Amino acid sequence: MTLVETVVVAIWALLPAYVPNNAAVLLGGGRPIDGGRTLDGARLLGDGKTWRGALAGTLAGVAVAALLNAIAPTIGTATGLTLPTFPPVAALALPLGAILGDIVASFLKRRTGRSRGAAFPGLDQLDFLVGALALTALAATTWFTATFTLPVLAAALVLTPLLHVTTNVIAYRAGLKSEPW
Ligand code: CTP
Ligand code: MG
Ligand code: K
Repeated sequence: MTLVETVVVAIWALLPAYVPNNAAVLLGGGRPIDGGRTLDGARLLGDGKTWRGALAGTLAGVAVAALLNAIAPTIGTATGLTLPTFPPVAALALPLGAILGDIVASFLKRRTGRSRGAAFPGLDQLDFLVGALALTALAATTWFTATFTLPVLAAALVLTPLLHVTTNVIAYRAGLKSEPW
């Protein structure tokens, strides 16, 4: 696989995991998942993690996987690239894992004295990626090992923080997000 192909496959395979958190920013709000509960004086998760955001984010990721499955043959033929398609379990595990990773990160932020919206460099950029990869590795192991070869995994780990920082700065400048991280 050439470097370009590796990068394209990594981004393609991760698109269903990139979309959920952005969709949650656009569509989230309402009842917090933790129901306002606290642990040692700090919120369990905080008001930034809502049921609507988690559900809308997951569904948006599944929709993206379905769309990519539909256009993969056409794009593949046009570019000469072999693009991965998503079996149903992977189409759900990637977005759900991304949303869960983001929720685990908020749990860790609240336990370390960070209030809602506070930055946690490193965790903010990789929480959803680790969540998505971990759940997909567990739930769709065969597809995961065939798709995320070592070079594709390496490309994912390098590219994801860059893409994350870029989209969040854009969302912040567009007034969609209160912080640029
Ligand atoms: N959001 C949501 N539900 C989720 C995730 C995100 O409703 N499961 C929405 C919330 O409006 C949230 C915004 O998207 O404020 C931005 O998401 P994020 O940066 O992850 O949350 P923060 O508000 O920064 O909170 P935290 O410090 O817990 O990350
Ligand atoms: Mg935030
Ligand atoms: K986050």
